Amino acid sequence: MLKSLFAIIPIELKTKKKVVTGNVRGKLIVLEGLDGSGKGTQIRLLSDYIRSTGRQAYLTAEPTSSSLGGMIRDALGGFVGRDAYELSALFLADRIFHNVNPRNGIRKFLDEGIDVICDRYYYSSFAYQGTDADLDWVMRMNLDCREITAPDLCIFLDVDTEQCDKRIAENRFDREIYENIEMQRRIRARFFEVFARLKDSDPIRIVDASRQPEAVSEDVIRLYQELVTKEGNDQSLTDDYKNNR
Ligand code: ATM
Repeated sequence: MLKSLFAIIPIELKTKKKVVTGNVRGKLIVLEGLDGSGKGTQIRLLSDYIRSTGRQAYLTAEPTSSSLGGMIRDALGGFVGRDAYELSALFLADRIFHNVNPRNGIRKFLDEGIDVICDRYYYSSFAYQGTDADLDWVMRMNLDCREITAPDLCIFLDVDTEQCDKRIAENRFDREIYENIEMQRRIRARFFEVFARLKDSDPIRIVDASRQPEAVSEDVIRLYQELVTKEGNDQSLTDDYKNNR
């Protein structure tokens, strides 16, 4: 009887927020880091690698280019003043849209077996908004939201704040509200505080991104390979780096 029931009900194994169906699900890989940490370059190199293996990769970013993302960009640019709680809620709404929208949402691509590489995700909300708004509240509303998919891998590209500031100064004509060195120091510290809190639940890996892009990319690709070959339980890279920091 039990056997025949399984034959007619599609098997859907629910872990925390991931839904695993009969098809091979794509991987959600998030890259985080301060501005000027080289996320753009690493995302490009990782997607080139993924495609070279015959898998498909969809590149996306937060804030998104939706109308909600536009409201967020206005606030980040300092054109509209927003309280940190308001900004947290806008990022949350944008992230839900980013996950569920049926045209180009994260969930759609993962269900189709496509890997999604996302430039920033909820860890940025924890570090940036969690610096001024209540961190527990920001974390809870993101982590408890069923519509927001938990990443399979989060790679934090770590560069010291002076180096980031130098890269921003070289590449920008104006700065967003968070782009000053004192704020960047606080945000980097927040990232590490959040990663320590989530160390038993979230697949976070820290990569030393102060090196040449090719050397950083080797580590990023290795972490991806570990993930897809399911040998990714080894924390050595993160631990080695932390011990030497
Ligand atoms: P980039 O597109 O340069 O990554 O900038 C996005 C900005 O959005 C970045 N600001 N700075 N400096 C970080 C910020 N951000 C948040 O504050 N919270 C979030 O949840 C996300 C996804 C981004």
